[in-house]
Amino acid sequence: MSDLQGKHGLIVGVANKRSIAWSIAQAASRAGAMLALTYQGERLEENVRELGTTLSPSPLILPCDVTSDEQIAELGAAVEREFGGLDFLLHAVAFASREALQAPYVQTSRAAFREALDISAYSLVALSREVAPLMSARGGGSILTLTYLGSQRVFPNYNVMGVAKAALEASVRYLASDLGPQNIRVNAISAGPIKTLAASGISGFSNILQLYRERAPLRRNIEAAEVADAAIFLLGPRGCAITAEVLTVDAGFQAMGM
Ligand code: NAD
Ligand code: IMJ
Repeated sequence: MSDLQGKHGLIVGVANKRSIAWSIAQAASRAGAMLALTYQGERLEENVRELGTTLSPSPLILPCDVTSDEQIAELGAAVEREFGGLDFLLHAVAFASREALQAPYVQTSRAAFREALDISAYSLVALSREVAPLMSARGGGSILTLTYLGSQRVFPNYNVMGVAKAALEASVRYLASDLGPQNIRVNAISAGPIKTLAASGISGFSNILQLYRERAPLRRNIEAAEVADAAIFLLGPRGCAITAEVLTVDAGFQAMGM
């Protein structure tokens, strides 16, 4: 597949080899893209650098904590300097405090609400604003984020993350409206549950995986590589008329009433 031949992409949200963003980075690289990968903090830098060495051509590795306007600005400047423009952005970032994912939703503190919405939803707005001029310089681009069905339905413990994903999905539509005239598309993939770092320590996650396997029309769970296949479609030229969309990649689970 060479759908992304000659394209430059920015991937935000690789933590380790199980990250959905890492599967998408590998697929994008195979499809011919030159990438910049970011890491959240020094703790994750070595991980991301080591993963980066397995891609060809070698990606740029840059810091980006999405709570910092300064780091987002420096990221944009570095991408402009090194790539001279940008064709696509993958946003694969979410965070809520453990307490917020454990206690009943009604207990959510102002601080926990603010943090979850800031990191998981506002960051897409800030990053989109930063990269839009770089994409315009290329005649357009594609922005993709990752969401979960907990934005539309209640899942045990998803809590404030569900509210953050609802804001994220609404942001996809408003950003698509703002940036469409510059030929910049903005979409989301709503993925079924996958055992990543963001799923670790979630009590009952194995039960959730099992429930999906039993109820989904395809009677199985999905893999990060399958999310990556859909991502390459939306990030590349074959998705050129699709924007403001949430594409579900969940083996059909969301269609079922019972
Ligand atoms: P992951 O833990 O590998 O990825 C989450 C990423 O968010 C990490 O790379 C982490 O460094 C980053 N992050 C958190 N706070 C940040 C900050 N302040 N600045 C910069 N980065 C920060 O887990 P994942 O499952 O690959 O999650 C990626 C995305 O996929 C998330 O948006 C998640 O909500 C979404 N998603 C996951 C599943 C699932 O079941 N795993 C299902 C649907 C959607
Ligand atoms: C996460 C929590 C509760 C239920 C959940 C999840 N279900 C799924 C997830 C049913 C599929 C994974 N997911 C879709 C996420 O978006 C996870 C986000 C997340 C995970 C953690 C765990 C560690 C932590 N904070 C987190 N913040 C966000 O401290």
